[in-house]
Amino acid sequence: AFYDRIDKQHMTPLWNVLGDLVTPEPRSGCQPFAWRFDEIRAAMVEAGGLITAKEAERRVLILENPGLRGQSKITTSMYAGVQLVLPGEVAPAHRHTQSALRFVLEGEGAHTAVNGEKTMMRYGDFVITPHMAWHDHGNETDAPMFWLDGLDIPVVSFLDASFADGLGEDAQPITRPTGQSLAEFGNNLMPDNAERSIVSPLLNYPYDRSRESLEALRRGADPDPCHGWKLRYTNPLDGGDAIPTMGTAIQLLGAGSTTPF
Ligand code: GTQ
Repeated sequence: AFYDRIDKQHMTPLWNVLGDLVTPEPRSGCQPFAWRFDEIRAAMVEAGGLITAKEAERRVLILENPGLRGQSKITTSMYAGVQLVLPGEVAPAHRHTQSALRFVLEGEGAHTAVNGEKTMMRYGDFVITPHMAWHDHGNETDAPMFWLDGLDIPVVSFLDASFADGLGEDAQPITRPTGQSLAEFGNNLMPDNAERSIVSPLLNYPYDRSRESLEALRRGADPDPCHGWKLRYTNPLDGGDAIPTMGTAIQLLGAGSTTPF
């Protein structure tokens, strides 16, 4: 009777839920799962025949964790999807409080524009779209382009902090030459007047450079028994992660190697 009475006053006893709130160890609904690119690719090609990138705004198939279906999450704190931009298509300019990372899975030469600068995307490139940065995508090549999108959507939702708007244009005005941010920040140098920021000023961490570093490490250093050769994508302004809400790294595992559980 007491529980019923206080329930009407929007109160509930802690002692019935304490064990579920304050658990001795993490209790996650998240399950291990692997999505195969050939299956994702086939479904995406089908989606390509059903809806244009412009109609969809973003033509993406969300990778939903089997333990978290219906929540648009790949893990409890991360969103992931695979985006397809076909030759001649554009994904119109918008911005939002969520940060995005892109990891190119197939294709070469489509672009992402971020804050007035275009970057050409190639297989293995790691491209970032910081929070509230205008961004649009386009494919002027003659082949489809696929990339993995990772966003901090669950973190932003948790904080009730989603804001977004559209530019009303397919593409934002380009004000800086392609490659400018890499020239400014990609060689252990930075402009004299660069201000510190928790977000990396680099738009693209090109795969050829990351691969070159990993190969040099492989030749010169023993692998970590668990991680192999692993390098973090960093923000040159503060040495922290490229995106503050999502740690990212690239990892080389030697052929035939296994890691301990
Ligand atoms: O490219 O802006 O997969 O806003 C999900 C939401 C991609 C994007 C996604 C997005 C984007």
